[in-house]
Amino acid sequence: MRGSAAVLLAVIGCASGRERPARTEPIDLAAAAREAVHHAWAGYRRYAWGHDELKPLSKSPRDWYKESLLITPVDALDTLILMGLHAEAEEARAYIVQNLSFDRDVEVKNFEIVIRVLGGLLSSYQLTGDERLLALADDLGRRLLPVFDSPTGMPYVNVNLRTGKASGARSNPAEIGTLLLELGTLAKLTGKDVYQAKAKNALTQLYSRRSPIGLVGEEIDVETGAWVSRQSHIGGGIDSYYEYLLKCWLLFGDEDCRRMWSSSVEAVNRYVADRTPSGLWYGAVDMDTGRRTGTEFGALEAFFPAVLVLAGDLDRARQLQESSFKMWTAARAAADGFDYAAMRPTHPRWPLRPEIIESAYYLEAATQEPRWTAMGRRFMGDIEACCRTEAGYTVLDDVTSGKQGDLMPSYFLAETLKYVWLLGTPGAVDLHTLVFNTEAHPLRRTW
Ligand code: DMJ
Repeated sequence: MRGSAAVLLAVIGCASGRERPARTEPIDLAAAAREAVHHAWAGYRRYAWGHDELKPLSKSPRDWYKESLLITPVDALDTLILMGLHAEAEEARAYIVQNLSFDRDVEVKNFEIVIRVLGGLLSSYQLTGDERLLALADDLGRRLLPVFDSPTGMPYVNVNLRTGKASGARSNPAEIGTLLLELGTLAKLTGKDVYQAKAKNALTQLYSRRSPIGLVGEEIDVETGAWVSRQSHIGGGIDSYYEYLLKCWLLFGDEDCRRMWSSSVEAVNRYVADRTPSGLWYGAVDMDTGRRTGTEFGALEAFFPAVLVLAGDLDRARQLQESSFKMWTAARAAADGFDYAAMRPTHPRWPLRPEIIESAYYLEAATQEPRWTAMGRRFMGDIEACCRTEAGYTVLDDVTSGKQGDLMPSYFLAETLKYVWLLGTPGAVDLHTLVFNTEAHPLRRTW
């Protein structure tokens, strides 16, 4: 299937110069995603093996810090396993258990390492039963714990993996509130309750600082507990805080999370949602008054229909996904910033993000309506036309012109292509028994 899947792609021309003839056959999403993962992995393997990420245009590696933490292999491993790419999965797992060490004198971003590396190790452990993956996760968790040693218990942004020195007091709801699925799962699997307790405390500390109308801002000082920015929205810096309020209830049955989610989503739907002639959107408002301060949506905000589906609000989820699709079709992909009042991109990058595809997947799983798969075909066709390179797939610096940048982020393998594959493989996973973390790592409720 590998070679032939690409042939099925219904591709439109892309101004990056890689024009292809338009085709009419429907894309087989599962086969296309699997072939794309195979191609992306081959590029990583050839030009960036052992490093964090691939730069596909320059065919060179990129490391986040002065030493590699194998971010792409760890992030990609459960995708390789789920798609049945056995040789690649085995190669990645063997390399990780032999070479990954967290005894490094590097200051890492806690949030990114938790969602990508800790989440990836935990899901791969659950899928393989390889105890060495759990031991790595436990070692990483222990090294990250000093982030919570702030006066409020909300985590600092960074921590040195060897010394435990934490830094960065100015943080945001996403980085503070998107830790509980991973640390809670680590607690359940190791019996070390401290992981869950610290992450839960951080989440509730943040929630307790919501405004009188129930909203959070986009920046907060974890030492003083004071808001630095009082702008509220569902985009970058806040997004996955809401996702985890809901999902920590779904994964752990935590009633506090259910209550925090319910009151938060009510406030978001009341103040942040914006009904306009072009459809339902979520913009920006002042967290204290609800006064509208912006009409910007974007690729990150497009995660919200997925969460609304999980919460049972199919009506809003459908409407918002249709708006996201308008954003996508206004250019070649979902810009990181899109002014829905003017219907034009404001931040024209699209770094191969998964969110709009993730939402299509949840909508398809919940409704079986064909329109979500049709959307998926459009997304995958555009990715192939605009982002595929000889050595993998690369980000778009400008969705309007199709100009390519030079990076294949690890989440493209962990999330973007996984959600394309899930969309094309109905019933591949049972959403009643597992919860995807914000990096699309499936965490199974085994407790
Ligand atoms: C991923 O690392 C996660 O999905 C995160 O929640 C948001 N940013 C990227 C993808 O856009």
